[in-house]
Amino acid sequence: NRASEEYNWEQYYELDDTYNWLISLAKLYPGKVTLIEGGKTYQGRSILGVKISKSGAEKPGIFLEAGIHAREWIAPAAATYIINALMTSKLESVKQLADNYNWYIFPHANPDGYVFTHTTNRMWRKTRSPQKGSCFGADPNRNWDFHWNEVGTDPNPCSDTYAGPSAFSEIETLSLSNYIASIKDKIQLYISFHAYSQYLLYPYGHTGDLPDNVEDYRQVFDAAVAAIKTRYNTKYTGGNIHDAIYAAAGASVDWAYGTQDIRMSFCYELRPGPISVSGFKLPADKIIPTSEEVLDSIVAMVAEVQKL
Ligand code: ING
Ligand code: ZN
Repeated sequence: NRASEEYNWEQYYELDDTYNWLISLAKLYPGKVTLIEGGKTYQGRSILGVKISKSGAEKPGIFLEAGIHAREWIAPAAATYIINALMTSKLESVKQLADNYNWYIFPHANPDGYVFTHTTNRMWRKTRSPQKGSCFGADPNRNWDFHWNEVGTDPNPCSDTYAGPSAFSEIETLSLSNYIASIKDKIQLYISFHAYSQYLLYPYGHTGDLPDNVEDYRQVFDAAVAAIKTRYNTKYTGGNIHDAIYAAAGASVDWAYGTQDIRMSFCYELRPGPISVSGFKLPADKIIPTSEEVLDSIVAMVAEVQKL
């Protein structure tokens, strides 16, 4: 394992490297960075995250979950970049984010899958639980208990979009959802990082019906998409999941909005853009620009949410 002082955003890391870095942060910033456990995985790993609370006081919370899909390596990398920025940035706008909110960040929502992408199959998406038909894994972004399995799923357990035998059949989504439910009253904004295609998405995935606060969503979406373009002219599109990309039920962002009353719930599909041949293999030299611009976007998003 690399020493935590060497941890950087010029390469992709294995799970243990990032976990060791999170542990080192908690030691470096006692009382400000606290390790949180979003439960266990099928193979017994911890779903390790951090709570960042600069003052230790009660503040509105922002929840960020990344890596629910194993092969989308840019998502955990951008999440750790944000953790680092919240602790070390000299920029006033980022310092404000760190000072005015408590952050709950899980860079790896699917640790078993992520390890599998390093050891065996770079293109693995799902969890690693054994399923019928000698196949493995359920899609952890189709497994949440909100309109579960209604649309946008494949009944074949070998498929990448298999929703699992039941809602929350996967210990990863079950335990992470329990953790979220335990803090939901504090959470003002839920963010999920995926890749790729440069979309910003909001509920719902299971229906083309729009959320009752869609005007708020549009206002925040416009600010966030404008901000992500400022630094490197990176263009994002999107909208409500169902109409912007495809029908998909049982996603985390829909569950957060639909069952937990977290009124603002967004999913970023990070770089590269939609017309890309090996989209999940974003070169490591793109980690920093991708992360910089998404942090720009989150700064604008949070500012816009405050105006609502
Ligand atoms: N895309 C997401 C997926 O789970 C998505 C799109 C986001 C669906 C949010 C539902 C909710 O299919 C990728 N690339 O994983
Ligand atoms: Zn994904």
